[in-house]
Amino acid sequence: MDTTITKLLKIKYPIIQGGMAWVSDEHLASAVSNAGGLGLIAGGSAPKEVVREKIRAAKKMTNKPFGLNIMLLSPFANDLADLAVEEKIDVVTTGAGNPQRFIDMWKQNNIIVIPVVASVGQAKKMEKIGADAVIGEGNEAGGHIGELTTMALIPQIVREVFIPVIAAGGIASGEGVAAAFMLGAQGVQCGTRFLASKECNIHEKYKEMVVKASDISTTVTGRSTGHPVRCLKSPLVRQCKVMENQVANFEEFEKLTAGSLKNAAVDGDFKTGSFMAGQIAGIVNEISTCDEIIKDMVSTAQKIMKDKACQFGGIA
Ligand code: TUI
Repeated sequence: MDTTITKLLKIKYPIIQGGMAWVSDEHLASAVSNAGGLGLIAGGSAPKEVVREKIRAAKKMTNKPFGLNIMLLSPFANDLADLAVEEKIDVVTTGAGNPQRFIDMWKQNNIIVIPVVASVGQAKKMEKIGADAVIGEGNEAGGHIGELTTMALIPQIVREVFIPVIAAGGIASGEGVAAAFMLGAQGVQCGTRFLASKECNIHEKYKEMVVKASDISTTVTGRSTGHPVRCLKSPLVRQCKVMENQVANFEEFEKLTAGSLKNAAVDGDFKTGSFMAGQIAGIVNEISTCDEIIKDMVSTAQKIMKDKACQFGGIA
């Protein structure tokens, strides 16, 4: 399954694990990298030295490339940008903002830079300022999302940029991988599927919620405040919806949801947690190892693409 992404990242399979705050630690990242994908450590809102420890631990657990995801709304984003250079990170992905101010420094230090984008305009801007590839994330994804679906976003980005495009949002199976390739993507990023992996260290309650989820188990809060976030339905989500109907502002929302990612991932507290997950959670029905997840996605995608080529290409 060689693509421009496997060659760029020096990995076996074009499958990248999402950088999920409070979730994507050294255990998950090294398991995904050891399985032939690209693992990512998520900086989230953690301070520099906490993230440095995770990076150093991951280096002991894999000799394969792995990346650092920097969430640009973090108060420590500048520190983490420097950390990527200090720790000689192979790949940086960014989310929730424009990483322009860091790109020259990363490129001078031979770091591969792959921003997450939610529109064609953002993708073109990232290409212009020197990104090596972009991750186009549709609003099926969990967490902080944009306006467009993966189905609409990916082919439009692919037509407008020359750099490789990785599809994210709604992909948790070989069928999804094959579909993303048909849309012109050269790789995929998956978050929700890896929540239900053996090596993912989130609370068992969170994993159970993902495994039991159906197609309609997620919903989006914060659209009215301009900060839409997709999560599994829960008491906190219901409170957010009520607040939204009373025309709450962003600050009130922040107060209500402060600490809620930790409450979900670490404590598994159903009442106060933000259990971020994508719409595809409905097909994630079992907890598997990262190796099993990646091998299944790759072999299913290859089979589907071969079968469809036979069906539509007139090959008996
Ligand atoms: O970043 C994500 N997903 C996230 S970050 C996160 S932590 C958080 N917690 C509470 C509130 C907000 C965030 C949870 N999930 N995905 C990548 C992504 N990036 N999706 C959309 C974007 C994006 C948005 C705006 C990328 C660029 C952008 O640019 C703005 C600009 O200035 O051009």
